[in-house]
Amino acid sequence: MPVYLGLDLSTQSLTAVAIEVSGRERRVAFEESLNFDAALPQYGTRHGVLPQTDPLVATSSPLMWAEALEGMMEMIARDSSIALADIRAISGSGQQHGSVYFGAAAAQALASLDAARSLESQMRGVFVRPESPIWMDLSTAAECAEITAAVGGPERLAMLTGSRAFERFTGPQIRKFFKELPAAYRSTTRIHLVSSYAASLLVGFDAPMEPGDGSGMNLMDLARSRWSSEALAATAPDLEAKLTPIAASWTVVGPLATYWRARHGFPAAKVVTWSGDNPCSLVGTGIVREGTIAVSLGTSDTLFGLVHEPCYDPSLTGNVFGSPTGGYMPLICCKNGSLARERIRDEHRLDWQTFARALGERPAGNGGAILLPWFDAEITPTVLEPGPRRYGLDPADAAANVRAVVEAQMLSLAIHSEWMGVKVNRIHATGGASQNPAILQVMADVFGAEVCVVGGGNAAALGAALRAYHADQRAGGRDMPWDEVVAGFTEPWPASTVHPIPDHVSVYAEMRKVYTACEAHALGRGPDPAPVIAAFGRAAGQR
Ligand code: ADP
Ligand code: XUL
Repeated sequence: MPVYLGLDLSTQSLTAVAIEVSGRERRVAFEESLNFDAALPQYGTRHGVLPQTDPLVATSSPLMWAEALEGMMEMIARDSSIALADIRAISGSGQQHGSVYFGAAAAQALASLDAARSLESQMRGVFVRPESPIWMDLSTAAECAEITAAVGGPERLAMLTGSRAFERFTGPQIRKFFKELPAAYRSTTRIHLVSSYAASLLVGFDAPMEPGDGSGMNLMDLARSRWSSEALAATAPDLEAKLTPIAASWTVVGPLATYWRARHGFPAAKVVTWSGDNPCSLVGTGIVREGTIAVSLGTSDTLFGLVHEPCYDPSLTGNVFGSPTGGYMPLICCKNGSLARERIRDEHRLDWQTFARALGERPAGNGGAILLPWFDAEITPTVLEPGPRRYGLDPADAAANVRAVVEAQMLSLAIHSEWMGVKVNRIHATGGASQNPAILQVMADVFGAEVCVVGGGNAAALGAALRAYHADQRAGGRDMPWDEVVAGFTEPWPASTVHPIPDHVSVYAEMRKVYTACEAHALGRGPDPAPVIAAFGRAAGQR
């Protein structure tokens, strides 16, 4: 049976999902993850990130990603659950915004990969920057301001590219590199996204970028899916020559390079443009029509949907990316996602089971106690001075802090996504923490919507596999409708569905005011929220 492979090169791990598809017969045949910290300890990452002294800087190793890719391909080649020869097409998903900087030696190294040697040994030394800035890097506030001014203001940039300037976006990161190390910038022959870099390793030449991921750079004209000369000029000189072209999401870049065939026994499968992890998750959670949203609880917590027309968030909090299905995806991203939950879990010496139990020990609304979990600098809302803020919350109370971290995360997602204007009836959940039904219950109660796990929690890798399938069909002359592409893989699992509890839904409708008041106060934009918290507490006593 034809096999399609999806690879997700995300913050903490590389995940592979292989699907078998023949007409209506469809199944996931292989699903494995390789955790960077555990499998490749020689790089010294923690949660996939290299140690830094500046809390706003976040980098990872492009060489480690290459070694992980080869490790995963080896794992797939050795596994007996799929016949390698049946692999028709491969695509992938990369953590968004991260960038890789090639020097002059890279093109030759890629073109002449020697099957007798490891990929890592041949890629070593081709990077102008041995460390890649990643999406968690928030050190480019100055560059964001400069780009914004050059383009004519935040609204203008958002209208053009789908987002105002965001610190983690690739354009501001490139500008910072150009300003700090101009000679190194000049000697850079190619700048890739994580996604196009990984695709290049598979084909043995520079792969194009894809509009879903390209729109996370503040460089792409969102409506036209092409580089914006205005945004390029505002960012750094001669930039277009250093970028690869933008190609449609279903483009077959080329066959898998001889290296993978000779060294690991893969067939000459089609390699399809890679996209970002969120655009791939859109497909892998089955959001192929307007009206449903998905929430990914991975390293970051993201919420996204699908629309047909290009747009931007007038409140300038969120982003609009291209969708690999052809439309556009509004998205908000919170940086303090899984790692903030882990922080509270570890501070109170819990595991995920006891964390879930502690969550149930406190009532919905937590008596008005609020934890703004900004352990790291935050993206939504912008917080560049890290540090959690507590209102009416004893830091030593385990159950209250567990409840508070999850409630604040869900309230923040709900409030900051209001600009999307979607009436939410059902949420498709994915990502590592979607395995935890207690967390999903708070999500259901805050949004007043049912929540179901889709894509087995690995929606990004599954979405990449489904994109590979779609592109293979298209290359064969059949433009398969997306409903048909995802059928059999992304239906909500009835057993995983969590229903909202009506009493809790009304508590959270009130609690939005408390969260909003605390956030405004913490950001220096509002008065002391004590009266709002007290009113909420009094109302809770009467409920
Ligand atoms: P990414 O793709 O961004 O690397 P994942 O989607 O793989 O991240 O999610 C990893 C996170 O999932 C871990 O950091 C961990 O905190 C979280 N996680 C795993 N299992 C659970 C669980 N049972 N409850 C809550 N969170 C969990
Ligand atoms: C989205 C974002 C993160 C990364 C890592 O804009 O920054 O979700 O894609 O997952």
